[in-house]
Amino acid sequence: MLKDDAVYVYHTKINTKPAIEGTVWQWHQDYGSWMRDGCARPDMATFNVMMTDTNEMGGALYMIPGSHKLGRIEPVYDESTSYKFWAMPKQRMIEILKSSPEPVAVTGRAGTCVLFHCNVLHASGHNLSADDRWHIYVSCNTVANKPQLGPDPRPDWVVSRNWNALPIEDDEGVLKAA
Ligand SMILES: O=C(O)CCC(=O)C(=O)O
Ligand SMILES: [Fe+2]
Repeated sequence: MLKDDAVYVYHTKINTKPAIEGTVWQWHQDYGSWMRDGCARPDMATFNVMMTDTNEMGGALYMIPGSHKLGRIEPVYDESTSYKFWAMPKQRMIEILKSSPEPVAVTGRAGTCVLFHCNVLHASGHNLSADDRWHIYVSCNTVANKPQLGPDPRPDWVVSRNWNALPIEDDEGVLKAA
């Protein structure tokens, strides 16, 4: 999908969004942060693995179909939520929402896996439901696009320094291991 078989894991994380309490993620492109880490090209994508069932009231991710084709949009540093990061400026985001297809709520049963490009515009709302929403994110980069780190890079648990390509197994090997 990234048009290069030499791919490594940029970082992994679990976003827990507890029942009643879990809060919003503002509209953003993941590449808004990763470009600042020193990755020259948006040759990056993320697997979202749902650890719990995910529905709209429970704070599902929303994605704007085709928005990766808009390219990178200059973000602003958003400090309005507990996770401070590079998000879309409000007026630009309103324009994009008005001129794009309806955002799609990415819902599914626990175990569902969704792969999305690092320039896809996405956000999620508050978890108003009675159930926790837990997601694993495994973000990947091509080895050729490894970051040119600046003088004060983010720590290696956010920007991995292990640039070894993941081994590729044939389908049969994967099925046997399972
Ligand atoms: O877990 C969410 O709802 C959003 C997470 C996200 O977009 C991110 O970690 O970049
Ligand atoms: Fe994101």
